[in-house]
Amino acid sequence: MRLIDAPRCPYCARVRIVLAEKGIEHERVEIDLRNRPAWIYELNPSGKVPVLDDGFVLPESAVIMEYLDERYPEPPLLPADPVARAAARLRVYRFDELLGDDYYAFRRGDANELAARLATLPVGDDLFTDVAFAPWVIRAREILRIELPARLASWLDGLAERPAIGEEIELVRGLS
Ligand SMILES: N[C@@H](CCC(=O)N[C@@H](CS)C(=O)NCC(=O)O)C(=O)O
Repeated sequence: MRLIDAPRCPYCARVRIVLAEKGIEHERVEIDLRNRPAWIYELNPSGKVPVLDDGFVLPESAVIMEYLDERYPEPPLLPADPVARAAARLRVYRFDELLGDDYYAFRRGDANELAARLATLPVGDDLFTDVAFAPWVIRAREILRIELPARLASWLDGLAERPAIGEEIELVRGLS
């Protein structure tokens, strides 16, 4: 299995965390986001990372997360109950409106409601949602230097006890 990866990319971080959580052996092929190799467009016409190559090519971080969760069920990311699974998928489907749009608006210096989004972030119910949102919360704290609301800070501290999340925090600290 190969992951086409970029250390700065929070979407790639979702996949890095899942691969580490599940102890899946893989090779990482790092690309430079500012100078993308031509071959990335052959794998994924949008040129975006992450891309997983597991004998077939799979882009889109949330889809990759679900694929890995089905292929390597332990430890599970999605909850067992169908209603809870649907709720988790819905939160990740709505990532842009729940966090992404305001995170990137803040980063660009545009008007944003990032503080409000962080204050009400729907995390803490299941690992699928937590892994999908954590990369941006980590970067908000470590790169954007935002003081997290107390609830979110203690959620991240608890999550950071998982080695896969701790590794991502260290990786981001190395970038900033
Ligand atoms: N919806 C994609 C988004 C991936 C994405 O935007 N990746 C960024 C790097 S963090 C990228 O490759 N951007 C390149 C571009 O927008 O041209 C996913 O979830 O995998």
